[in-house]
Amino acid sequence: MLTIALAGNPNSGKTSLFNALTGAKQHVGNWPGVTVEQKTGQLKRHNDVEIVDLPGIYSLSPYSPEEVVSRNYIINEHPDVLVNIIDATNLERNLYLTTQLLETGAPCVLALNMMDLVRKRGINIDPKKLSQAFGGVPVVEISALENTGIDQLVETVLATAKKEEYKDRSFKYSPAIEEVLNKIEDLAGLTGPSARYYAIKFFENDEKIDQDYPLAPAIRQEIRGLVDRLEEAEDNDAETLISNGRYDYISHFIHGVMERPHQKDKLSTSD
Ligand code: GDP
Ligand code: K
Ligand code: MG
Repeated sequence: MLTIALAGNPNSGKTSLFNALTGAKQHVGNWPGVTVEQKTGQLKRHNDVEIVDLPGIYSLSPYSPEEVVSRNYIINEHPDVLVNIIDATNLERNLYLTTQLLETGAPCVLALNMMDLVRKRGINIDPKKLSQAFGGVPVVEISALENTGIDQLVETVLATAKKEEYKDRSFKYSPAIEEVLNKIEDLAGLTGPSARYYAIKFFENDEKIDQDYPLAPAIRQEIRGLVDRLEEAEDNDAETLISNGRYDYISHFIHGVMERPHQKDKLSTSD
């Protein structure tokens, strides 16, 4: 039995893709303890593959029940593959969540959805360059509305599920932040694919992390000390340092990956 989870921003097309993948075989309930809808279904023509539609989220912070449900599911239930559905007409904004999903260490496939609209609007996206920006993560272009690219997505997802070795697709923050993250991993004894996720949560002093991963008070204090010193040196709070790091990383590669029509015009008139 394989489990494939769908994660993405609200209105990125998760439910449309879920329906395209599962057809009529669906089960709707609630996630335990919260009134957030849980939808599961069977992949068409693969009755040994379950699809889980996670709630729509913009980040993996602990500030909404949807975010908590999604992160608990990804971290604790270990889906075989996490499909990150991206509204490709809003690529840059959607990639903020992508950076976080990759940091969880879950095996990911990026599904660039709304490609029908992207083409109509004359937006150019280079999926190979996008893949390169995230350590070679598989990228598939789809339209959940027009039902295109779905077979290729399924093929890619099943191939990813079969891969045994773990590959880190997360990007690097500034050297100063990376140094602290590495020390946190050592101090907390974090290992395995989700080590980086926990290190970043400790760095951010995430309000739910103590429940998820209790540490000895002395170690917790030592980590606080490291982060406090960096916050002082950078004159910024830890959460902002991390979110700025993500935005900076995306904005540094996005122009090589995506071109909007007016940008093309500007380029051609300037030379
Ligand atoms: P969710 O909030 O992520 O579950 O997104 P939905 O599946 O409900 O889709 C949000 C809206 O986008 C709906 O109006 C869909 O019909 C539309 N939509 C979803 N996928 C596509 C697509 O590939 N192309 C276009 N043009 N519209 C889409
Ligand atoms: K919706
Ligand atoms: Mg939905």
